[in-house]
Amino acid sequence: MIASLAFAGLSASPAAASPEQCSSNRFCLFEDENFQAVFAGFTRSQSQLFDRDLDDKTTAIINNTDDAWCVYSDGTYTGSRREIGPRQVVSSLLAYEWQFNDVISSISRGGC
Ligand SMILES: [Ca+2]
Repeated sequence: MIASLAFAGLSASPAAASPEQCSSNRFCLFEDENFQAVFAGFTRSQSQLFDRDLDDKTTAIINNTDDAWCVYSDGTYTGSRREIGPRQVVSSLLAYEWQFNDVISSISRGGC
């Protein structure tokens, strides 16, 4: 019963998250590991993420597009960067190969 209540607000974004929420042709950011907590899906580059309540919060990513995306530690596509490949899924940016947890402030569609 608790779960059904939790799904009542899915139309809002950001909303309680699950991987299935990342629909086709979206680049999706999640606040917590394994695609939990605050969620937002994008089709275009974002020079700032604070207006989506996701500045310096992203811990998991699903790239459900055919393009590479670049994620940046600062706004307006500056700072450190990582490239997320087409269709790549990252369950935790805490992982050694990423070391990019809770720093993403802007994202651009296209490689780094
Ligand atoms: Ca986080």
